[in-house]
Amino acid sequence: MIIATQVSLGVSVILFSPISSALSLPVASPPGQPTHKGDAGTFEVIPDTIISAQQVFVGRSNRLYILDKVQNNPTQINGHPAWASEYRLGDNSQRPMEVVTNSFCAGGNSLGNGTWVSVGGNQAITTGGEPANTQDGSSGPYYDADGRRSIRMLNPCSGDECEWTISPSNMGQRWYPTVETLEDGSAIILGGCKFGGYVNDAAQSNPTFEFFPPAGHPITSNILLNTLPANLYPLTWLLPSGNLLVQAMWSTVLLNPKTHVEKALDDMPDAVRTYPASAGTVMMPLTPANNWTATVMFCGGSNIATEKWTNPDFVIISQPASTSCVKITPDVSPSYVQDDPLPVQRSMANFVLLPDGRILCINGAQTGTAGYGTNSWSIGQSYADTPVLTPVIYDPAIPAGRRWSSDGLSASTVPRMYHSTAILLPDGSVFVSGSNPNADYTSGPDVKYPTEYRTEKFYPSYFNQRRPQPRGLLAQLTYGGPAFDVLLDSDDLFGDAKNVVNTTVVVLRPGYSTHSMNMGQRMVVLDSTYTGYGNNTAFLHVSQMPPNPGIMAPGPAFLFVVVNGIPSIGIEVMVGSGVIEKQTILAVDSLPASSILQDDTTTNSGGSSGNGVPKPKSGAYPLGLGSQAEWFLVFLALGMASWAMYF
Ligand SMILES: *[C@@H]1O[C@H](CO)[C@@H](O)[C@H](O)[C@H]1NC(C)=O
Ligand SMILES: *[C@@H]1O[C@H](CO)[C@@H](O)[C@H](O)[C@H]1NC(C)=O
Ligand SMILES: *[C@@H]1O[C@H](CO)[C@@H](O)[C@H](O)[C@H]1NC(C)=O
Ligand SMILES: *[C@@H]1O[C@H](CO)[C@@H](O)[C@H](O)[C@H]1NC(C)=O
Ligand SMILES: [Cu+2]
Repeated sequence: MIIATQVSLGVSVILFSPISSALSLPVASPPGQPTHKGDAGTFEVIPDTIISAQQVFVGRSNRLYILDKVQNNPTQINGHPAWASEYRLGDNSQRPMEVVTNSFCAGGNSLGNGTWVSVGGNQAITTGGEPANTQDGSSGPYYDADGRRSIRMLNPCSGDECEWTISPSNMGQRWYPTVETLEDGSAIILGGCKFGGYVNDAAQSNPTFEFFPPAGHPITSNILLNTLPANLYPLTWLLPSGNLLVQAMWSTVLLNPKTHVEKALDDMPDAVRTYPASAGTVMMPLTPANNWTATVMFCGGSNIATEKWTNPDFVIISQPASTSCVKITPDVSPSYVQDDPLPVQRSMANFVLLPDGRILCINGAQTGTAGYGTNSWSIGQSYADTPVLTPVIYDPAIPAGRRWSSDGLSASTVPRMYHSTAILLPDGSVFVSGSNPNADYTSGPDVKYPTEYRTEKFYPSYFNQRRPQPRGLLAQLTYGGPAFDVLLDSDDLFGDAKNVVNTTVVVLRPGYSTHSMNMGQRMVVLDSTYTGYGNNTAFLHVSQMPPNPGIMAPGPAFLFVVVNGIPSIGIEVMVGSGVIEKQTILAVDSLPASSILQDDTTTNSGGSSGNGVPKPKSGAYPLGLGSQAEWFLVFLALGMASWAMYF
């Protein structure tokens, strides 16, 4: 509870008592500590996956879901090889799951009601990836059904009871579609092709977008019409303006998902970023300091001329990947700006947002691209070679020129190229798995780039630190609405209340990782101020989500409190109403001014985190009194002119 009063002396006095669940939003149990140790900057090999991790997402905080393509995985389910599984994060145990349709190169994301979708894929296939005799799942040995029109759904659970279902609504045939969640928690599904191949072509392209839940016929998109051949998996982000940034081949547009109007932005410099050039891509953290303005970064990929993609004499595997990094802030400017190049050229880099605001670049190759085939120059069937084994981290807080660093990071032992994945886990480690540039399950001592089951966890620098265990975090957040208090004790603040100055509350959605993209991945820093006490405890006063679902679409995410760069374990949070609907926007509650009580007699007012939202006048605790009882005496003695209570 916060009691604020304007006393007749003209000084704003703010009193705090330990927070109760006065908010109507559900309060989460405080996070604990990681259940194991992991050396900073290293990879640990953990148990193999039972299928190859082509697509991965975190459901509830203790469960990962993995999807593969239909192939001859030794793990069986219902009399055929499995191509879906559940990975229990507590003990790394796994079970195969039945997903029925071929999820080969599907797209996916979470919806505003917490359901995850995996959409599209390939037709039903048999050995070697060849088309099956029937498309209805009746043909052995794989017994898979056509996945191209499929919308697979999973409602995550914390036990072992959840299963994939297939939506009765079919969509257009889409292999390599992108899925992005919109302001109401529904999804837009864009692009893809009907039959597959290294790149797209006019005869099989599906240059349209549509919505799920369904909302009418597919709509033709100019950018998808005009960007053949490398426009599969169009790179797409919902922006705070409500428009979508869509990038494919050399083109970039703002797409209004309501009017369907596309507005051209500048062409992409330096390299193709879309699949199969496959740059690392990420929306930078949206923070109070940048007023939650979206900037998207693209790094690496491959500078392949448009006509070369389909030239049979072009030796793809010899093509050096790009080091170029560019950024665009599409709601503000149509132009790309250069950022520090990658230290090592990469195709198929996977960008993972860490809760401390840094960006991990992991996986990928120095030469060639995504895709596979049986060309004379393929390695096995891989179109890429020279895997990049050492991650590199981008720190947006560092001035240009030295933002990328591999200091303190050691190399992986497992090449991760085409069909590899990387995703942030709630404990702040990164799950790294997959890689399979092969038409069917392939392994053996002579195979340089096999179907990979080997799996690793990468441990960022903070992993072994004692983690903050904040109290008062919410399990659901609204867009705008009442601020809430989070209590940090002396251990959480590393023994010094001043560390509350460098504390943030972060909402992070790890997304749906596949093909070097994490669809839906996004990080929002909530506005906050603080009151630190002489006994080295502190309250953080935390705003709800900014009042705009374009900043982060509704749906599941994880909430981290980061003290001096050390994140708590992420707790599950539902952003928005938990229903696919137009989200309610509430007034933004103003936050009290920040202050640190040095001891029982002096105060020190600090600034707020500065998002331009008006703050109450500074001067909390002007008399330096600590206890609530004393405050109430002062409060009564002075007599109040006006008061307000916030629950
Ligand atoms: C979420 O919405 C989808 C689309 O309408 C629906 O199929 C699914 O059952 C919903 N999930 C929940 C948990 O209500
Ligand atoms: C906050 O903590 C990070 C991580 O330790 C550190 O790099 C940064 O300099 C700190 N910022 C301030 C303002 O102290
Ligand atoms: C931040 O963005 C909002 C919404 O676009 C805008 O109304 C506001 O003026 C901006 N604030 C600042 C300080 O730029
Ligand atoms: C620290 O000081 C605050 C303000 O006086 C008080 O409310 C809180 O109970 C104290 N915490 C501990 C652990 O002593
Ligand atoms: Cu693929």
